[in-house]
Amino acid sequence: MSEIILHHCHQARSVRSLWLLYEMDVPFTLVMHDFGKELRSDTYLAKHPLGRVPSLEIGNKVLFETGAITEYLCEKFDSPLGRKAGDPERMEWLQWLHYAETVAVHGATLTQQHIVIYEDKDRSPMVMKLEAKRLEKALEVLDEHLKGREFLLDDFSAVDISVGYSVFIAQYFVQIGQFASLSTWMARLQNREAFAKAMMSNGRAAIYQSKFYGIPD
Ligand SMILES: N[C@@H](CCC(=O)N[C@@H](CS)C(=O)NCC(=O)O)C(=O)O
Repeated sequence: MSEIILHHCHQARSVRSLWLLYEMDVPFTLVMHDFGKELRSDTYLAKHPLGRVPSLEIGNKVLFETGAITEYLCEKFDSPLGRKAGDPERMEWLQWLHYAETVAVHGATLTQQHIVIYEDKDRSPMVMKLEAKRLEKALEVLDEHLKGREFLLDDFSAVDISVGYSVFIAQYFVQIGQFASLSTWMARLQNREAFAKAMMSNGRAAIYQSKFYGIPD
């Protein structure tokens, strides 16, 4: 086992940490879990008190929250994907790092409505509609920012990974083709080898079984 152990579920937010680790090309051990009950085992709850992914074991400590993991890994490995305090792009780097969660929470609510809740009678078309609209607005902001740019900052950085994962999931609920700059940026990210590696299922079930989840009539 390496000094770093990443706990991950296929297609979950832990993709961010996995993708980052692959981009940084540092040694680590990947532990994959099924999305569901396995995360509520006593063994796993000792790593993450809510039974969520990711969690990152480093020596005898465990770190959770993707934003914290991104900052920690960039600092630990002095990675050019991070922006240190004092860097002219530090403020924007932090802003997009956290904006990634603003986008992701809409995706998470929509995932709950469309996938986690099994029965139609328990779903709320109103919540689905509202959340899809709010997600679309959040994507519009990214599209505006990306006009004439290749990446969120001047070069590819860890925040493209953080936000990129959120936008990848958003595509299950909002047609991103309506946003030209965002779509080009997303395609650019999806072409990266590290992205493809981080999206491998390794035989685990996909959370998203359909290509698109629209709002029911
Ligand atoms: N803000 C946290 C969110 C972590 C999170 O909610 N992860 C989801 C996967 S996308 C999870 O593990 N859900 C399992 C569950 O709620 O049972 C982060 O960025 O790490």
